[in-house]
Amino acid sequence: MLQYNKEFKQLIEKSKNILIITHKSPDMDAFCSMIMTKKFIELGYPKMNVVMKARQTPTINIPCMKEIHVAKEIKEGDEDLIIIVDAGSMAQCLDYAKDNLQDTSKPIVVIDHHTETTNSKGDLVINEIRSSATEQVFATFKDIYGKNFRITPDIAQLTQYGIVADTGRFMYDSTTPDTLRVYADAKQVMDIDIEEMSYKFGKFPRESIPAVVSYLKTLQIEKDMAYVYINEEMIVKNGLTKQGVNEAQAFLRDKYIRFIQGVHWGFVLKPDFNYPDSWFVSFRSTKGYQDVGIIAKELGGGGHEYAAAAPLKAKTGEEALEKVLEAVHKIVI
Ligand SMILES: [Mn+2]
Repeated sequence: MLQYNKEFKQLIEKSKNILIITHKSPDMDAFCSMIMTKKFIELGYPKMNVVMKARQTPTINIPCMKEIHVAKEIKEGDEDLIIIVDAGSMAQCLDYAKDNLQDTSKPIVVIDHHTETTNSKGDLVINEIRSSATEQVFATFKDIYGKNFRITPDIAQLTQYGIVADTGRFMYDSTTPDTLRVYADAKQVMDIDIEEMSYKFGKFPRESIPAVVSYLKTLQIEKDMAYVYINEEMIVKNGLTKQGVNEAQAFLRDKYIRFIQGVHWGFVLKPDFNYPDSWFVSFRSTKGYQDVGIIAKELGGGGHEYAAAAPLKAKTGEEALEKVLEAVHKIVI
């Protein structure tokens, strides 16, 4: 057994109550890896009390999602062990204004797959830079349980949902032969309908349509870069909702901006509704074109070559846009 998995096993065995949390605005991989961790622990340790806490449940139906405790605040409780999945640290999971779990002295295990993980002091980190936290959870418990490792139909489905989501249906570079082996093991137990899943994920609410229209009125194309933004005046004038603006942002960011003929990369700028004078820019690029990670870093944000983001402070949308363009022109000569 690998050393970190052995230490993880020992921490589980020393516990009676375990808490599992994941990053804010959880995606499919976050939910799947969280539920799988609970299910795997319960298989090996039926008396263990395992609690999952998040601020929301998944938008599509996945096995055992009802077991997630939806909590407004994540406070320290009677847990003896805290497991963080699909995130590198507490900071990515908590809202320091409301939560108090960050002050805990309980042992913390981090199960992650991101490359730029901020190392928290003293935490046990399990991260083999796999395709997804889902794949990492699967691999870790396979190592821990050895001969006794088994996959239930629920775990099988969660494994597939998590991997399909985080690899973009196996399109991203993060898909390795081992990812496909894990997937095959799960598929053999119980199959999921990938086409149906993609269709359900591709849906967007109608209320995002007026926001899409507002965004598109600002569309600018500079060489092979395109961008759109939205300001508070447009939001008020057109009666746009926060959710509509956020959904429109995600749609334009992932399915529109870099698919315009002649365009290979770009960004979408929106207000950060949680704080005053705060904005959020998201970049997307295409393999072989602009590395947007370095632009986001210039702005004090982070991310990868093809997907990156940064928070900004500005009084108006125009001022925020100017800041972004300044960073873009500094990096891209
Ligand atoms: Mn993930």
